[in-house]
Amino acid sequence: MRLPLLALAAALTAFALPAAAQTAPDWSKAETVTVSMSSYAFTPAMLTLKANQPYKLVFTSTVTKDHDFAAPELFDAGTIAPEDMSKVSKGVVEVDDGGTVAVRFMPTKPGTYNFICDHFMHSMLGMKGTAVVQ
Ligand SMILES: [Cu+2]
Repeated sequence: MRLPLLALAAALTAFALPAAAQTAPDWSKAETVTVSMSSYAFTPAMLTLKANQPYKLVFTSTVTKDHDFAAPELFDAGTIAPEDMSKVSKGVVEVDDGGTVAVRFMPTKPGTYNFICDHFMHSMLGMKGTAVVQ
């Protein structure tokens, strides 16, 4: 029982070290990107983000309807500011009607990530988009 545990500890340490060596994002340098949510569209529907640039993503609902920004793969590919983690549940940001939610996020892995509003039928009606991290 001891050896596997030691091996696991060694593996975890090896995994943790590079992450710990990275410097924490400087959130004071966050660039604001506003995403408007209407029925049924995101504006803009195409986000172009730079890897390792901190952002303040501001989601604002312009209508009297609840929407959300569901982008689990995008949020997995970066760092959410610790203070904003409670606003992102399983990669989904809920926005109440007429409300605004800001999430500081730094993408770290270049790629193309889809996002949708996962409320019933909303993405089928057009609430979807793409974030490109360069
Ligand atoms: Cu919606």
